[in-house]
Amino acid sequence: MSPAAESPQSTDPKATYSLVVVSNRLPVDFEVTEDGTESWRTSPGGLVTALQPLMRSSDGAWVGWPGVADRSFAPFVNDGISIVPVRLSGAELEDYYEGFSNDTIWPLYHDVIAPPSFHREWWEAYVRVNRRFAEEAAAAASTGATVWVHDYQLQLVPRMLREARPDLVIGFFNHIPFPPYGIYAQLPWRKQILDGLLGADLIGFQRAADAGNFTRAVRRLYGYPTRGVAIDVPGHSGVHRRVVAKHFPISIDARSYEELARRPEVQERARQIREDLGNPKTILLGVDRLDYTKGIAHRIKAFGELLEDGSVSVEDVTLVQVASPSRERVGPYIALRDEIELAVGRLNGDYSTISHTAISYHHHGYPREEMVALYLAADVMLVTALRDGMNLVAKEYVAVRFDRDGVLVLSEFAGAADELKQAVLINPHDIDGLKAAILRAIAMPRQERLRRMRALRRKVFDNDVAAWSTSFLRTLTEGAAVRPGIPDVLATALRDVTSTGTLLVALDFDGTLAPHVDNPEDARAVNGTHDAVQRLLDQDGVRVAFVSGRALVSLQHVSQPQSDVLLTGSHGIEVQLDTPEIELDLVAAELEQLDTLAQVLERVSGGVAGTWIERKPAGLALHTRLATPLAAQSAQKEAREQLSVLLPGLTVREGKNVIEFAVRSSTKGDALERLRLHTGADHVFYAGDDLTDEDAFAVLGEGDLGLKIGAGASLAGYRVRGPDEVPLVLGMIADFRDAAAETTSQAGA
Ligand code: GDG
Repeated sequence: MSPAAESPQSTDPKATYSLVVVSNRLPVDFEVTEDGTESWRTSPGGLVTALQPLMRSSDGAWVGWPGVADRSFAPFVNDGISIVPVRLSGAELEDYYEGFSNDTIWPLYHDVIAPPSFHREWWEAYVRVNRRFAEEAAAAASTGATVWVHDYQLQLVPRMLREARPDLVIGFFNHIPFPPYGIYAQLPWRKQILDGLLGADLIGFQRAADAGNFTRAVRRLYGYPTRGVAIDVPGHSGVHRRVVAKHFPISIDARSYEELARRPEVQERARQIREDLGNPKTILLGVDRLDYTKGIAHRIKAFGELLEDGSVSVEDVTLVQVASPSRERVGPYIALRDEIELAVGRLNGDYSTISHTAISYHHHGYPREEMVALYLAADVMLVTALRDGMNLVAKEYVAVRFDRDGVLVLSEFAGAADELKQAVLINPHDIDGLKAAILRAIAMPRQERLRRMRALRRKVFDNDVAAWSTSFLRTLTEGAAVRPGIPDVLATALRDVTSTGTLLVALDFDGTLAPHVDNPEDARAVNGTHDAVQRLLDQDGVRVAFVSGRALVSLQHVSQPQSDVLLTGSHGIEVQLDTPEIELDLVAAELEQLDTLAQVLERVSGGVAGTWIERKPAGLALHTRLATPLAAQSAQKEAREQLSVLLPGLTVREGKNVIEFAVRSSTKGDALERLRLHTGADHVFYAGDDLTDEDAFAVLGEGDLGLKIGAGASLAGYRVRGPDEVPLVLGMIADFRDAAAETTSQAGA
């Protein structure tokens, strides 16, 4: 059969798409039935459901493996989504997928519950296959497209893609945990994997702890500066590229689960299940892929002990365990199946009766309707994972329980525990604790069950999978990465706001006019900035100001401003507003305080060897680096005590071997207000890139315009990618004013 004949609807192989999702498996599986018929079957995971509307409306494609080795297929359209199948050979599947992905990364990232195997030939296959995925994605992506790469099988794809296609906006989401450094460090290819991931603009994790582990690993292995969720990755010629590593807890399509649960035939099936189990008072349920991370053995052990010590009886309580087949050719999974089935067999042999089975164990996959009926039938859901990225089963159980009944027992080692706090949280390693939790769940009064389930349902329905994908993609496209060029909405707003009246154009320097560099003294504005600023200075009714956190002399040195540019440094404490000299924007009382402060610190420092004083525009710093630890401590204590009495209002900042006292804590917001007053501007345009610029954005009002440069949350209404765009924006302002002036003069003529 030719690939074209297999494809329901072939697409142009050269077609490109503005949104490309890349995952190991496609949302469709290629299947051959026993009679040899070949077909495509949709495998409706939460991810597909979440992304389908977006993929359909935004011209999306999905790149992945179709589930069968050694077969090539042409791209085709399935259910409104373009499918781009990636070919994998049988040997690649063994080494890249079963080997490196599932027997190296999977156990390593799940806290080495099973020992990871390290094989160089697996790694080589991983690199090779990742490259193929990256090439397919690069070929499918249109200029400036967004590419969203998924999961641990494809961690090298972001870097490979970025190198091939610097125009792309690249996101990565890790569905499994990211381990603490002590464990991660075992990986022989630990630096290569981090570098692969850092090719992305946004790296999403399930839990805040995972994102923290990743950021720490980057600091330890590469030493890149990090602040909160931001990592500054040095690029060519010392210019930094900002990568964001943040948690986005995944969820499910909760409404579709509830909708299934409300179907009469599904409810009937739930009743039938209970009856078939011999109408026990309580049904306990476990649903997992048969995986050593899921804590199935711990659950069986706890249940067995409860039967053994007589806390529960098989007549009253049955455990239903669905263990769906998984990775059956990977060594530890073969051993696990034997271990679990031995335990189940023993327990059933010891405790089952002709009419009641202790554990109803099923090593199959079931249709989704059957899963929902099981959830409805279960009084207590047991999720006892030893480590789990999220655990969707926990959320599915909650979504299904529209009756608000049922108790969720949830491992604190599953990502879901961060959100589902009203579950009965357990440590699966603590068998006595687990037994107590099961008994508590069985005996929980109805009122308490309803109260907890109501709260759990609110969480799951408020944060469903659509909210998850929207929030990831919004952060990726509006925050973590911004496309090059000037967005149309910005051009329109610039015309509306800046073309008339008197205008103040206030610009941050580092990160706004100049790219961030390793050595602050090397920072220089990008080409074109000087000319664009000059054009603005030549306009009637326009003033230009540079606003910086730097000391003003340093700002002068790096920005080399034209003489009529207004300058503010040290977050507004130093100003040079149409004066030849730098002025300190301090009132007389503050200058007096500064004197007192200097006297106190000089006295303290004079008495302790190895300490000295540094003068700052609005304060002083007492350095203690060269003093003995004891002397340093006592000098700091003395300064603090004396000043708290003499000058109680001071701002105190403690650093490493330094304590700083300031008579005024000023912000760029204060600087901007001062500039507005000085210029009497009708409108203010402010551009800035970092957290300190948010204070300036915060004081913008109606008729002003804030422009955020680059990634990250911001109060600014508009955004461009980086300093390269800023001269273009300034040029546009000048053009709009020229055009407005022209219209006015024509009207007057
Ligand atoms: C990884 C992470 C993270 C299971 N058996 C059957 C069946 N299932 C469905 C469940 C659920 C899904 O499979 C399993 O999802 P989990 O989240 O529980 O676990 P993993 O497979 O390990 O998934 C995990 C997830 O990625 C998403 O990011 O939460 O932490 O390990 O939807 O219902 N479905 C059907 N028949 C079965 O027999 N129909």
